[in-house]
Amino acid sequence: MTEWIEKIEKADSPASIEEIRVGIFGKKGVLAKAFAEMKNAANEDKAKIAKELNEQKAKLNTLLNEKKIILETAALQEAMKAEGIDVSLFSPTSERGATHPVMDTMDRVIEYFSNLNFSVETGPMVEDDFHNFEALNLPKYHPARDMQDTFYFKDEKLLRTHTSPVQIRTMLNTQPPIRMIAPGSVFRRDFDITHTPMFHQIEGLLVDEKGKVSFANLKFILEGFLHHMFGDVEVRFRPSFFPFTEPSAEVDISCIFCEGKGCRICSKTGWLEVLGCGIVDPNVFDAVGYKNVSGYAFGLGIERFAMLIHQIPDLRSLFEGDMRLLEQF
Ligand code: 2U9
Repeated sequence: MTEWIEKIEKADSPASIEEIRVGIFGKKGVLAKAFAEMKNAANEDKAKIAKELNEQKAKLNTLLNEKKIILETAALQEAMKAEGIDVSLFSPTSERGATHPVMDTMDRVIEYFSNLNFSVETGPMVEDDFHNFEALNLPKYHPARDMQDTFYFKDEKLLRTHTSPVQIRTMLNTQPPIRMIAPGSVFRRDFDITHTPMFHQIEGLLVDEKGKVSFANLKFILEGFLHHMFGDVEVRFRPSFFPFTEPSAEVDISCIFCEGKGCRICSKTGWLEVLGCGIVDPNVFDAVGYKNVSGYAFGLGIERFAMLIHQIPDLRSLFEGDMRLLEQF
């Protein structure tokens, strides 16, 4: 017994513990032999011998288990020391994240309008006919609905085709004056070099008492905005049409690639179209129950801005998650 206790104490690895366990408890181990020899003992001594042997068996088993845990813990700690990762070490292969060019552009747009006290509003991407079309002076069968190729769900719900429903919801929930922008993803059934089925817009809306809001105010704020985004460019307003604004205009900047001389990117015109705007159509105010107000609105596609600012030729590449492209920003 003492011989085996010493062996256990001296064991220096989990493997040697297992060897000792076989030596004690194995089929040919010392305990098996001791129990076998009991048959030679006198009958009156057998119970006493069996009791002693069982006590020794239990003690040795406890010692073995304790020693095994000690040795296994030591072995684990040794391995951890050898393989351990020093998280404070500099790694030459580590890569830094960066803001996606679309979000970076979005942040710059928001920055300008936030500084002018426009609030940033959001709303659901799954919309209904009223908020996406009807309230925006686009009644059923209006030919202008053809301008928006829409993703419809079975239950009359749809994916918003512009962020304008956010302005409708804001007007329904609050009273004028309103000074807001609505950034977010929008969805249209389009896919080519300049269109993706999901893209990002920022639209703006300002509403105040009738007579307080003019096209001149709108021009002023948008010229400031385009200088914030593109630096020292010329800005021009061309008459246009949108169902939700009247009068309406499209806004161009002098081409940032050829400085207005005419190149492939501006189709030799010297101008790049960047946004649309106008004075809010009275039918829109009727739809939300606003009386005696006037307002202006504008809208722009973020991807188009990002493509111009970062000179990205194919819009689709912005959504492929290719690190070789994204690493450049
Ligand atoms: C309300 C009233 C008026 C939002 C407007 C535009 C003009 C516009 C396009 C730019 C490029 C969409 O992303 S794009 O394809 N938008 O030209 N958007 S006025 O007018 C509104 C919106 C909401 C209640």
